Amino acid sequence: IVNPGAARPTHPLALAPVVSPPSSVDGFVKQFLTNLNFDQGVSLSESDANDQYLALAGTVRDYLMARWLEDQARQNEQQSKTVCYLSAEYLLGRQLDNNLLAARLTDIATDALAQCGIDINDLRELEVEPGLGNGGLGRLAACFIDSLATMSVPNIGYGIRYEYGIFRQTFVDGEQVEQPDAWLRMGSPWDFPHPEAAQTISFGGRTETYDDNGTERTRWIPDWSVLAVPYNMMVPGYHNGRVNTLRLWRAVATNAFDLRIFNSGDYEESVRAQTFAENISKVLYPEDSTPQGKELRLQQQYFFVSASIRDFIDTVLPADYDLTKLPDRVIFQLNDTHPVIGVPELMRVLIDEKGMEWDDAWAITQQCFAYTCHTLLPEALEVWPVDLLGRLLPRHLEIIYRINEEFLEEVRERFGDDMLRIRNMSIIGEHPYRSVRMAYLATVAGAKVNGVAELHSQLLRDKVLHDFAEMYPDKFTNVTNGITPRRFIRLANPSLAELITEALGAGWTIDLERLRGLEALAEDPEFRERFGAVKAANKRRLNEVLFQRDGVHVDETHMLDVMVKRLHEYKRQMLKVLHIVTLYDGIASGRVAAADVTPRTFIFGAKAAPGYAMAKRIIHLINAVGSVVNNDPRVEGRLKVIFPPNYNVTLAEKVIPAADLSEQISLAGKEASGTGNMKFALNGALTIGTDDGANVEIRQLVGDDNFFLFGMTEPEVEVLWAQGYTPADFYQAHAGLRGALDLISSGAFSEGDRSVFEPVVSNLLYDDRFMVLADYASYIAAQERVDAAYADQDAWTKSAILNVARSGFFSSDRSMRDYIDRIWHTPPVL
Ligand code: B1N
Repeated sequence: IVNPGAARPTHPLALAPVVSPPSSVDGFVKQFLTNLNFDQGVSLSESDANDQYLALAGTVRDYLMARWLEDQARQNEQQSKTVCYLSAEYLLGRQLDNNLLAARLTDIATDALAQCGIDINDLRELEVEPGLGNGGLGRLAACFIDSLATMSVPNIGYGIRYEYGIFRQTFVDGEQVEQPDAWLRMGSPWDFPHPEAAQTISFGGRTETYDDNGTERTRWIPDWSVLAVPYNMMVPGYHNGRVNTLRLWRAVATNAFDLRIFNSGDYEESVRAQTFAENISKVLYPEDSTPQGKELRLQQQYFFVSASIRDFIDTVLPADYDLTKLPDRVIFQLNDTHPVIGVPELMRVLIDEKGMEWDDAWAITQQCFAYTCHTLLPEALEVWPVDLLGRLLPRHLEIIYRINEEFLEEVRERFGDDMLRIRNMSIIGEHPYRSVRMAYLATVAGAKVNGVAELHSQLLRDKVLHDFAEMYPDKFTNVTNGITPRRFIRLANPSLAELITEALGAGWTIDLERLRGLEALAEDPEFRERFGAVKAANKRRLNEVLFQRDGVHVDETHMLDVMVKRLHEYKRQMLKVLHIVTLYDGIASGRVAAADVTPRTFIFGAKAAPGYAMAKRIIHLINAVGSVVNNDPRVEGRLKVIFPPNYNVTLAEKVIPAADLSEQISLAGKEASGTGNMKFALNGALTIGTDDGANVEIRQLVGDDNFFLFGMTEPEVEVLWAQGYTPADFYQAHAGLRGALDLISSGAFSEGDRSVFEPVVSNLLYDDRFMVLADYASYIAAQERVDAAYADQDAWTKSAILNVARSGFFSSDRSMRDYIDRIWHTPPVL
């Protein structure tokens, strides 16, 4: 880049790995001490734990580095097709353990540090997880890049290096208070800045046409720009010596930008300008499922997508690459609508910068993108007001208009002059204000459109994108989500992993269908006992973690009933609350003897979007119910509610393996897939769930006897809505429900103040968009079946084993195979 004509520097030793692999404990010690001295600048005896953590991370990194460089060279040489995953979120979780596992260094590192007098476990705890995502969508991206590396498929994950990730949640008097997540404060040993590969990203201004040797062309004259500086992270494959790249962009003010203002003599203004530019990658929007149409968010989206597309074209591909062949080298996978502005951006680059004709550029663009939709909620389908988009990206708006014109022409040809259809399908919506419908743009531009579970993909075809599915039936496909067994079994549940390996041999970690082999062992009493012992040990481990963290205890003898996920009304944490309050009401009113209640500990984990008032009230209510139930002597400790603050990947890894019961209770037709549901099943929890998202497939696989199904089906939900849903009728009809809602209304959980939770109760009685009351009776009945089943511990354990044995389908390796076969056509590079 610096000197393109010059011969590249070389040296005979340059062929060897940069650092010879520390395959021995001594080698590891040596490298660790070197890093401690030369990177941290301290001696072993003077070092503190953070120095040691950074030196340890550096040692793992050094080992992976040679593999990383080899892989980049191999992929260039073989001109392989690369999956460019475009995602505004990556919820990675801690890196150290994952990288040790991938590189087979866990034991060596543990011994090496022990020789230095250091307990590696103490260092593990120092790592602040990069929380660069909100929930399932961001975690899915992290699982996918893990699987691609493990399968030796060339992949670059592109995203944003937010300076502040998802907020740290604390509770003050039971209410959520958000704290900034300064994850970079102690240094970040896992990423490498590459300022030399920065891209300039422009915004604003206007367009003009000009004469280019007789052809009229358009150019964009932007009025401000920022630098996008890439930070590369390693994505190591599991035990295969491969390392892919996650490239996250950070916004930095450009010199030109500063200088202009600086030269005008306004120093303060030039510093302000810098802050303005750098704001773009400052903070992750903490909204899951319901994005607010904020200008800064559109800036973020364009910032990272433009940088990524141009990075791939200008620096990953060879300089003389024939761009008409672009689809042979790349597929840009759009993780929801957040990166969809990449469609007009690629068009602009090909036409305005590379001089291509519209039709050629469009044909290429349509082969280079594919779109994954992750939602069914209408309010979650991103739209950008035309005013805003036109002000920020005037050239892109022109391109979108032309795409739409040609698309609507096609619609007319195919379906005739059907006004309503054309309005409905237009990429530009007119009501309530003119806006660009990003999901429609993605659908028109994408080679493929997929949903994330069978039911979801079906509902996309039948409802959300019905007209488009009619027009392009072959575009639509399904890829059911998955989770990586490396992080969510091997790292999170080492005891279970060991038991499985003992039973089935190694190999299941990358071939999860092999878990089927456990089915036969479900009949073996000795295996069941060992499986039960693993669950008990995981509960003790969780108890230690939660006691350390929050000073609370988990009783090993209790059923652990867990609901962890973002707080959203459609996910229906309220239904869970009503169950708890119903049980409590039974005891408190004397109708039920405490001794007759199955001992249960309810664990919640959930962050609410800071602006989502109802979600925050529900958090408050959960905490309030907890403090009453946990302290009422009449309960005799048989019910306990625990709500550890700041649920994140690190905590998930401890909570999920300890769970007995997995709560997946969304209103049917609302949860696109869910992935927590898969993590629980694979760790031997039984699911209580509705027929929604991937629950449908989980139940089909594990069998009805090993799953507690309740609630309306999606078609039943439709019927009830169409009839006119009156939640108060359900209140009238069920004494238990009445009791629970009345108890909340009475102020029993708010020191007699009836106003505190009044909005929650009113919302359920008079609105209840997610039909909590309609499913209440069915849910309570299912919970009674759970109690009955749990009474037979041996049978329960058998079911738990069958859940593990039959959930191999939910490996993200399988998801990746499906994407490769149905969408990407990117063979592994061996
Ligand atoms: O994506 C997950 C699914 O398993 C979940 O069912 C689904 O709810 C989740 C805007 C989203 N859909 N949409 C989002 C996240 C952030 C944001 O700003 C929308 N997340 C999902 C993986 O497929």
